Amino acid sequence: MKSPDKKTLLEMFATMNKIREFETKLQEFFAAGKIPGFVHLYLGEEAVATGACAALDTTDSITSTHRGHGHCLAKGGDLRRMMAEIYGRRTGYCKGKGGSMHIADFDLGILGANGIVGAGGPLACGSAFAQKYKKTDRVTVCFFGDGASNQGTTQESLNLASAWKLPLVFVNENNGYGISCPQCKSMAVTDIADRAAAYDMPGVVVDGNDVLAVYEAVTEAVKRARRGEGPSLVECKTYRWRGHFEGDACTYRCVEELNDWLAKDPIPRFATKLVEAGIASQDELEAISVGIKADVEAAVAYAEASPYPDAAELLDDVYA
Ligand SMILES: Cc1ncc(C[n+]2csc(CCOP(=O)(O)OP(=O)(O)O)c2C)c(N)n1
Repeated sequence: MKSPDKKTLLEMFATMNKIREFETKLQEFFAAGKIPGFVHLYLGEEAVATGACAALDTTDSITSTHRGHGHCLAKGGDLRRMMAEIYGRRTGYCKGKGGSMHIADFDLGILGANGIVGAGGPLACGSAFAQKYKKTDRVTVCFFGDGASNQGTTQESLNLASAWKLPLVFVNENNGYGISCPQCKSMAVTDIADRAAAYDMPGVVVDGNDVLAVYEAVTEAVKRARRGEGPSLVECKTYRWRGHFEGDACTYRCVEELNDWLAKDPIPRFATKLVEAGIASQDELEAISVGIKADVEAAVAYAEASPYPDAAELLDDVYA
């Protein structure tokens, strides 16, 4: 495969930094008691959302999970509206009433973060079916975790997507745990990608901390989907640095394991590649990181200056 151009590579670097900085700030402000509700951070998994979304056009769609900030940012989600939503402010994506797990932006093809584990598959099938029915060449990516891979909804979605040759790419983020349960205790297979064979679709395993490996595998799968050849499953092996949610004491895994994965940090790894390939100097990359930090600071200031929703709006936009 032709390697991505310089602009795409630097955009990927910026996106990974954006997710890292956004999540780092949330970690800090959640601990300071400034953020209501549950927050599940994506720290350490930045290469998956970034590589996968870089393989998509704006008109393509994604379904997300409870750990969705990275997916939304990588698909172009607005930093200020995201931060304001997580802060519970009226200027947020859901007017401050949805919080971290309910961010969506249909104009960008972000079909929604989701608190129901395994709910993304059926939504992605619906989205992909709609595009096939309308005869567009648009593709849907379904992000889902290793825990979600055991859900009936996910298996049914894999089956239906393959039977109907839907333009869908299943991107599995295998971070090794479903809350506190390690993968080895919840499934017999080592590679979730092996399950693709049961549905007669390609299944590949990639290093989920290597943004280019993710990009390349998802690009191939997207091409196949656009050609009308149906879905693929791309398993990205990665790790979440934080606990399942902020506040999780994380007693179920050892510090050595975490340290092994911290040493595989996807951002400096990618930076080294970019410098070695002559794409950018260390100073240029540093300037990108500094710019991103300023953007995230501005988003925090915007969120903190925004009003809370009015109590009179409590039942507005309630559909059920
Ligand atoms: C249908 C359903 N069952 C259980 C839960 C509780 N729950 C929330 S997150 C989670 C684990 C998800 O693990 P995984 O899919 O691997 O995603 P990760 O948190 O590792 O990103 C569970 C069981 C839920 N939200 N929805």
